[in-house]
Parts: sequence; C-alpha cells; structure tokens
Amino acid sequence: MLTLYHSPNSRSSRIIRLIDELNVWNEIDVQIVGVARNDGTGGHDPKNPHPEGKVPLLVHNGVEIWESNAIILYLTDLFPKAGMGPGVGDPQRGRYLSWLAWYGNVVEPVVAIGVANLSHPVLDVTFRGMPEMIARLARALESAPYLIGESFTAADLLLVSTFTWSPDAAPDNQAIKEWINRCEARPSAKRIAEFDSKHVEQSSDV
Ligand SMILES: N[C@@H](CCC(=O)N[C@@H](CS)C(=O)NCC(=O)O)C(=O)O
Repeated sequence: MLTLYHSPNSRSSRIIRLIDELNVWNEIDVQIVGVARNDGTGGHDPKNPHPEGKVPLLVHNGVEIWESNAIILYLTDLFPKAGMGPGVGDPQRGRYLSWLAWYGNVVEPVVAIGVANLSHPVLDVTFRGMPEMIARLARALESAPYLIGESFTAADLLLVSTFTWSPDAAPDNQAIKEWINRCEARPSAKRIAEFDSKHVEQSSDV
C-alpha cells in the first residue's frame, strides 16, 4: 500500500506529476494536507505524518520515504515500465542518480542562497553560484534534448520544477529555455495544474 501526502502548488506537485507520467494513479492513495507556506499562511497539519511536517512524503507498507529526489527514485524503480528512470544495470543509471542528487545537494541550496541574497566565501566554494549552476545545465542540454539524452525522464521532471515556479525564474539561455518548453508541453504539466487547482481548498482546511 502506497500513500502520498501532498499539498497543492508545492514541492509535492512534482510527485503528483510523476504519478501521472508513470500512469499509476490506481496504485497510490493521495492524501491532501496543509503545510506552512513562505507567505506565513497555512501551518502544520496533524494529518501529515512527515517527521518535519513537510511535503512530499510517501509511505509504503508503513515505511516513510521523504525528500523529493528519494521519492522520485523510489517510484521510478518501483514502476519501471514507463521508462521514467534508468534502472540498475542501465548504462545511464549513474547519470540519472547524479542529476537527482545534484538537485538536492546543489540546486536547492544555490537557489535558496540566491533568493536570500547571501554571499560568503564558504558558500561560494561549497555550492558555487547561480551562473555556474546554469552553465552546468546548459552544457548538458546543448548536446541533447533532455538531461539523460533523447527521452524525458524524472530527472527532467525534478530539475525543470526549479524554473516553473515563476515565469521570471527561467534563465536567459536558449538551450535551457527550449528544454523548459519541451518539458512543459507534455500533457502531465497541464493535468497537474488542474489537479492542484481542484484540491487547493481542501489543503487550506488546516
Ligand atoms: N528538500 C525537501 C523540501 C520539502 C519542503 O520544504 N516542502 C515544503 C513545501 S514546498 C514544505 O513542506 N514546507 C512546510 C514546512 O516547512 O513546514 C524536498 O524536496 O522534499
């Protein structure tokens, strides 16, 4: 039994998008919960068992799986048929794992440090900055339409979410802009926006 704890228009929306891409709606029970939002609205929802009160959280047979990249890897391994993530033994597996880990280890801190307008030699040396992050992505996307090559995977789904929160977030780079457009033209992007707008009220009943 799989349960996903989700709050509309949040980091868990990309897990909803993955469920749609994997076409496993019947396999996962989606529970809508509220969360504390950056604008001060919302708050901890007692229905959410996440150890830090966050979303997403996946629970499989009583075991909690938290952090978006861990949940994504777990689901693409569990449901390999859709080809959303190279499995163990696939030559592209290492590249897939690296992009998923890079998202959590580099992209999230770099974006947070940028939004907070912080600068410190330790941060710069450890994470580099936005220009280096953009250059890294651009290099990958100048030689292939998607991060792993010719087809859209869950690595694209996760990484592209960095640039789809707000229209101004897209960097001024042709290869990246075209990649964002390719990813967002997929039917799952529209379906998930509709899913979230349908459930948004439910999540504010905290
Ligand atoms: N690194 C985590 C971050 C999860 C996260 O911060 N989620 C936000 C929603 S976008 C949240 O639940 N915030 C509520 C809180 O901090 O209490 C992941 O990617 O899964």
